[in-house]
Amino acid sequence: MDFASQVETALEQHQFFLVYQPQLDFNSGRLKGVEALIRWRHPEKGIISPDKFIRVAELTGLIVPLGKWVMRTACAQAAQWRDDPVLGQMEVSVNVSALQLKSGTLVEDILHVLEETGLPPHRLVIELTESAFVQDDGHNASMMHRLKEAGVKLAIDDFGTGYSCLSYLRDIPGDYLKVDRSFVMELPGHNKAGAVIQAIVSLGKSLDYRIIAEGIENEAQASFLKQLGCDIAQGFLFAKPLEADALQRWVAEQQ
Ligand code: G
Ligand code: G
Ligand code: MN
Ligand code: NA
Repeated sequence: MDFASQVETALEQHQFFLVYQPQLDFNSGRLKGVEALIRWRHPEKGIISPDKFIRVAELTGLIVPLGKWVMRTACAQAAQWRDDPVLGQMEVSVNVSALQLKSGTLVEDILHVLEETGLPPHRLVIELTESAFVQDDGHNASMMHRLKEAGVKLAIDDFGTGYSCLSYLRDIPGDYLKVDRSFVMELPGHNKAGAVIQAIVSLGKSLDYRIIAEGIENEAQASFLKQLGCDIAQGFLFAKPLEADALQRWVAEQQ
């Protein structure tokens, strides 16, 4: 069976699952939300990372049903945390591939999932990489405006990599900018990475974005990023992506 068919079978046989990585407010240290990340529990190969199968899913169009499964599962889980004093207030961030925007019904699909699961729209954050907006004819930006009107939030993921066009930032209703891990990795020793992050923070803040630093692995990086004005922290230093029950235990231990 070729790899694409294996991905399709895996979806039918419920071999995918989600893990959730905490995102903390830098100043208060309190949990702000979680990012949902997909994993594949392969019957023979064990746990497979999305780096290995998202691209194939995009090339074959399977990303549309797979993306719908992720959205439904993450929203259902977040809605189910309703009665938890901490997790019941959290935002859940869901990665959406630019190719899902092309499917045409993304906005309707998301609104439908919110209605079905009962998750309040302001608790959902859509994470899109900037490539979705560079060379956009306005269609993707308008989809984001429709979601914004419904109360859903938007994060620009992997910010600062690969694209130099910034004009889209003023045309889309974004809430968060995520500084790409490749910059964070260079800290604290690398002056130029620090300068890039400082520029991202300053640009982002002047456009009313909150800045998320991801991939934080040590205290030195954390204090540097906090000093640079980043608002939210995500990384192995604080917590790895966890399955829902492990996340609940982690939250309880923090109290
Ligand atoms: O969690 P991890 O580092 O293994 O993720 C690797 C890559 O896969 C990251 O770029 C991440 O954004 C992406 N990814 C993780 N989960 C999802 C998902 O549910 N949908 C999409 N489109 N990408 C995802
Ligand atoms: O592209 P995106 O930002 O969605 O990818 C998030 C990915 O980064 C996830 O796969 C997650 O597992 C990974 N990640 C989160 N925190 C850290 C970290 O501190 N170090 C490393 N190396 N990876 C991380
Ligand atoms: Mn992401
Ligand atoms: Na990222």
